[in-house]
Amino acid sequence: MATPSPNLTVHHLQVGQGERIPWLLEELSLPYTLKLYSRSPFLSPPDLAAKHPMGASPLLEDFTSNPSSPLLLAESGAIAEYIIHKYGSGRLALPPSHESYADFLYWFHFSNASLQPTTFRRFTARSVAANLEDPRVKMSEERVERVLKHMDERLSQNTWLAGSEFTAADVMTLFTLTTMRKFDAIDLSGYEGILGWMKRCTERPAYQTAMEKCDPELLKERESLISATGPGKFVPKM
Ligand SMILES: N[C@@H](CCC(=O)N[C@@H](CS)C(=O)NCC(=O)O)C(=O)O
Repeated sequence: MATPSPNLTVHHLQVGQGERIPWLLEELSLPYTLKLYSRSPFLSPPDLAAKHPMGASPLLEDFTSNPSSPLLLAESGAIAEYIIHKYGSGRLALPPSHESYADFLYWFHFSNASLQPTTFRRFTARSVAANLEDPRVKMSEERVERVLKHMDERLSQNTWLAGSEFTAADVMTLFTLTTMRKFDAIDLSGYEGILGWMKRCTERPAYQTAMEKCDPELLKERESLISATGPGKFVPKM
């Protein structure tokens, strides 16, 4: 049976990880409607918060099989897998028969399961500690270095995270080291493997088309998003 033409709406809180989903959809050349929300002042505005118990972005609404009662899905990783397997014929994922299947799985989950929690732990430690010599800060910094070194080694030896093929693992991971640095500065000086990969990712036409649609102001900052020192801080509209 032919795959139905998808009728999808992506809810995206600007300057946030929701950017992964338009990027994925552009890579797959799938149609979608985009609903944009501004941060209020840092978190979701009430209309977005009310849409799902977690109140966060991204959200996917799939109207394809039942236009009057759409399926609502949260969690960017779950949304990515849903789109890839339901409408993308498995493209941008590697199948179990592929020699890099395990690498694909590992790096697909790495961003939300390791990279983001590690950087966020340092952010929290720095916020609560009286000074930067606090052992909790020191430990969290060591963990950030460890995670970045691990990624950097991978990307010094491979063009993309899963190996030689661009996959959804790259789509899942980029945000944490580009846009997220507007909230939590991470110095990437010396991590040449990561810096080269960020350049390759953001040069992709699908990334640029998605960002033009979902966060055009951020796209103008592309050079600083992928620089070692990172972009300027997010400025909330009060
Ligand atoms: N694990 C979730 C995290 C979602 C999340 O925290 N999104 C942030 C955007 S970067 C958000 O909506 N924050 C606003 C809020 O929580 O009110 C995912 O990967 O989708």
